[in-house]
Amino acid sequence: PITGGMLYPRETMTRDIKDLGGIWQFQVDLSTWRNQSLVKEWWKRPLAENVDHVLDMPVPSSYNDITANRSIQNFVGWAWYETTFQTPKHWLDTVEGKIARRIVLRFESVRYYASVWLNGMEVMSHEGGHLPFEAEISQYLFAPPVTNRLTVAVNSTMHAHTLPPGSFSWEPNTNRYPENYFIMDPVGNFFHYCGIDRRVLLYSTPLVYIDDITVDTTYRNISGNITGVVNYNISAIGTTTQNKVYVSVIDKSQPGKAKVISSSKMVKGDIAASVEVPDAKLWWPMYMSNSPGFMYTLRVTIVDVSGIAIYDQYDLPIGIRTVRVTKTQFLINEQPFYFHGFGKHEDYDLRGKAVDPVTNLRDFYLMKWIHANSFRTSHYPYAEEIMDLADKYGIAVIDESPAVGLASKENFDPVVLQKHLKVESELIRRDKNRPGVVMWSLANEASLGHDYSTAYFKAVFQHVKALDKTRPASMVLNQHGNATFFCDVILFNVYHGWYNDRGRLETVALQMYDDMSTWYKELQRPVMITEYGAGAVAGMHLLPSFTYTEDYQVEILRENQKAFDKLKAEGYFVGEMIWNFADFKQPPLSDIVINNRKGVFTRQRDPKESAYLVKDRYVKLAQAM
Ligand code: BDP
Repeated sequence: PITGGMLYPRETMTRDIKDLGGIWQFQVDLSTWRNQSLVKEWWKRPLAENVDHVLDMPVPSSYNDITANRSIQNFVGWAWYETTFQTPKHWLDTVEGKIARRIVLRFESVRYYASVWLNGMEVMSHEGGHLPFEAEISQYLFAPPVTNRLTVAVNSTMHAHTLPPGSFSWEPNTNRYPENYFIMDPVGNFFHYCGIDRRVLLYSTPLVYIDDITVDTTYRNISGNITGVVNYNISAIGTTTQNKVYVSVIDKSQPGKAKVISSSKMVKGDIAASVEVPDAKLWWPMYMSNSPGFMYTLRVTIVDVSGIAIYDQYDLPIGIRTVRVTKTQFLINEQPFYFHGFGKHEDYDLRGKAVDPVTNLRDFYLMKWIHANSFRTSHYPYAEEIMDLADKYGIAVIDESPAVGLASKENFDPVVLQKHLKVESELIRRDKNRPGVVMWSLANEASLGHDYSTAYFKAVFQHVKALDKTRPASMVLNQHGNATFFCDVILFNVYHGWYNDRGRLETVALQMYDDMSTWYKELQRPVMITEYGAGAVAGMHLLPSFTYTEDYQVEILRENQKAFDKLKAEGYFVGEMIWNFADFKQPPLSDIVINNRKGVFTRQRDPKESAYLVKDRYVKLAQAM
C-alpha cells in the first residue's frame, strides 16, 4: 500500500514552494550498473571530492543529450546529482521548541530509480519513473546560514523485472568487447532517456494539514437546469475537536464569490460529504461546448473552532462531469464522445523527456490548431503540468501506466505484478481528480496469449476498478487473447501498409475495417484505434508515393480514414488516434534515421503535409460533435 495523499504542490496562503531547479552538479559512475546495486558512497562528501571533475547538468532534464560525450548519452548505471540550498528561515521558526511547519522534499519524476540523501543522511528512495515521490525532511535540515547538500543517485537499468521491462545482458568476451560492455535493449522503440526529468520542489505546509482530497462529481439536469454534485473525501493530519473544515466551490469567472460553502466539524482523519453547485457549468471536452474545460476551484480550508484562524488551505481544480461506457458508445455527460487525437511522447530536442513549459504550450496550441480533442499518454504518465493544461483546455486524456513491452513470461512475474499494482495506485492517487482523464490504459501491446498473462491482467484490472469506480479501464492491444475481456473499450494498434503489406496501399482500408469490425463482433463493446500511421521524413516527396515520403504518410492516413468512416457509420467505433503527434527520438535501430518519423509534426513541431490532411478531417469531426 502507498501512504499519503501527495497532493500536487500548489501555493496558497498557508503553503509555499521553493523550486530547486537550475544547474546541479553531475557525474556518472562508469564502473557500475543497477544489477550490481549501489557500490559508491558519493553521498558522504560533496560530489566534487569524490570524482576527478564534476559536470554541470540542468534539472529538470534528461542528462543524455546535454553534453558532447557519447558515454553520457548512452549511460545506463548510477548517475549522481548534487545541489545545495538554504531553507527559508521562516520555515524553521519554532513553537515551544519544535519546528512549526512541515517541510517536504518532492521529486515529480526521476527515471528510473532514485536514492536521495540530505546532508549525507538517507531520506528516501523510489522505483519507477514518471510519478512523484516525496518525504518530510525537517529532521535532516541545517538551519541557515548553513547550506544543505542534496545528493541524488539515479539509475535507469531496466531488466526483465522492472516496469517497463528491458532486456539486459553483458558481454564477458574481452577479446571482442571492452571490459564491462553490456547491452540494454530499449524499452519500446523510444530513446531510453534518464535523469531527473521533472521538477524538484521543496514545499512547506502547516503541521495541521490537508493530506488528501478525492472528488467524484455528478449532476442533475432538470429541464436544462443543471445542479452539480461534488462528492468529496478529505483527509487531514493533525486535526482535533478544535478544528473545522470549510469547503467552497469557486467559479473562476467570479473569483471573489464562492458559489457554495459548506462547513463541517473536522475531528480526526477523514470527512466525506458533498456540496451541490446550482446553475453548474459542466466540464466538456473541446467542441462539445462553447466553454470547454470549465474548471471550478474546490477550496478546502481547515480553521479553528471559532472559524477564524486558518490552519491550512488547499485549492484543488475540479471539473463537474460524468463518464460512462455503453455497448456501443463512450459517453461524457451522457453525450456520445468521439476521440480524435494522437498518441504522444514526452520527447523534445536536447531536453529528452524533461518537462518544459515552452514545448508543453506549443503542443497544446498545435492540438488546438489541428482540432484534436484528445490524446493518450503513451507510454507512461505525463507531467502534471501537461495534465493541468489538458483539464483547462478540455482535452480528453487516456492516462497510461508505464507498462509497455510486457512480452516474455518473466515480465509477468509476481514481482512485476506487485510493481504494476503499485504504479497504478500511484497514478490513480495523482490523477484521480482530473476531469480530463476519461479512461485508464493499463498497458501497451502486452503479449496476451497465455494463462499467466490473463491472471496477471485480471489482478491489475481488479485493482484499478477497486481504486476508481468512476472511469472505464482498458489497455492498448495489438493482439487477441483472453485478457481483452477485461477492457471496457477496445483500444487497438495496427499499422497496415507499414508493418504489414508495406507499400501496398490497396490493402489498408480493407484490413482496418476487417480488424475493427471483428473486435466488435467478438466482444460487443466500443472499439477505437489508438495507433496507426506511417513514417515520413519531412521534405521527402516521390510520385508515386513511397515509404518514408510525406506523400506516402498522407495516403496511409487517408486509406485508414476510409475504414474509420465506414466503421463510424456502424455505430460502435468511438475514436481514432494517429501515431504519433510528433517525431520522437529512437534508439540506434536499423530502418530509421535518428527519429521515429511517424509524427504529423516534426520533432521541432513543424507541420508535415499530413498535418493539413488531419486538420481538414479533425475540423469536420469537431463540427460533427
Ligand atoms: C507500436 C508501439 C509504439 C511504436 C510504434 C512504432 O506501441 O511505441 O513507436 O509501434 O513502431 O507498436 O512506430
